[in-house]
Amino acid sequence: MSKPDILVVAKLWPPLMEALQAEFTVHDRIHESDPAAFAAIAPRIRGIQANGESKVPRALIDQLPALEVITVFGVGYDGVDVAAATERGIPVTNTPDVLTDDVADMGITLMLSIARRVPHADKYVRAGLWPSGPMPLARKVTGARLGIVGLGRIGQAIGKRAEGFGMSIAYTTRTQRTDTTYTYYPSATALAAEVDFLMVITPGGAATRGLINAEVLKALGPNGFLINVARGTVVDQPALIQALQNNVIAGAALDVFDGEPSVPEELRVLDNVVLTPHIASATWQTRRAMADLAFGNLQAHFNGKPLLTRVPV
Ligand code: NAP
Ligand code: 8YV
Repeated sequence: MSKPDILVVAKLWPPLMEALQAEFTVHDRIHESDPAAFAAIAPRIRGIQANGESKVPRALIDQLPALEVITVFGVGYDGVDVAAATERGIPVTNTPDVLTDDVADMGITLMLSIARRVPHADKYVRAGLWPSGPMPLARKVTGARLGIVGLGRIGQAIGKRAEGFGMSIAYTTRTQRTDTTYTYYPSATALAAEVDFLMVITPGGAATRGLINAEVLKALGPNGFLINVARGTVVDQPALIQALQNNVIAGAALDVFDGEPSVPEELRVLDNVVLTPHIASATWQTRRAMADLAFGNLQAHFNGKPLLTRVPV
């Protein structure tokens, strides 16, 4: 029997690509590189393999009459038009849980990095500045107040880690949780006004676009730090740049950016930021687990078995 044809819409981690190539006929980003060739094979495509940053819009889904499944290598699926897929009865899968620890670790790492100015200190030593005097003092983290925007799988894992630092923890979500003792605030602005560190870990997409806006940053205030490990779109990036330039907030540590991998020059030249290139889940161990889960979902579908991790509809 011939192998099912699948369209890969992202530059994938090579071990996942190799696994896919062994089991499927893989068309790697052909819709972008060779539209004429894509038009010829589009009627045969039965699966799409995406990642957390991929775009799978309605216009692409509409071009694929035989499409049966969309699999995301990542927990966030804000780039996939789930409504368009659902209208056609096409399930979407993602990779929850297996990356929770890494992303939570990275959220804490970024909080410590900006508070204690670890990248700045590293540069200070390398530049030979130590003999000329000590660095300016930093901000203590233990015992400080943490606000978490989005208390889902990763938000809760961040909270657990922050408890180890003796932090007082508060959060905001659209629906107040009944399974936590953390203090609830009904909005990001109300939360920001009460904390020293504001950690953003919601999904991306239209519903959260610009959730962290100028008003939230003003509430966070000149001693407050913003950490974003969610999606760049959740923060109003021009408002953040203005707030950082004018000391409206003390600093920001960002793993994700609106328009990434391009990062605005205005952000890159600032001293009160720590910037990382969307690496929160990027360890060998977690990428292996994500690849196994993404591949497992495709295999399950084409073997007529239940999907392992279908996104809610
Ligand atoms: P999850 O378990 O679904 O949690 C999402 C949380 O966000 C829930 O508590 C949800 O509560 C809350 N939320 C949703 N919309 C909100 C809004 N408008 N205002 C406030 N809270 C809101 O998801 P997860 O597994 O923790 O992952 C969260 C996100 O992290 C992913 O979707 C992805 O975008 C991001 N992520 C980034 C990386 C990276 O590499 N940087 C890696 C993995 C994940 P309510 O529904 O009650 O509002
Ligand atoms: C990955 C992510 O960077 O899971 C997510 O939502 O953003 C990250 O884990 C991504 O999916 C791999 O490209």
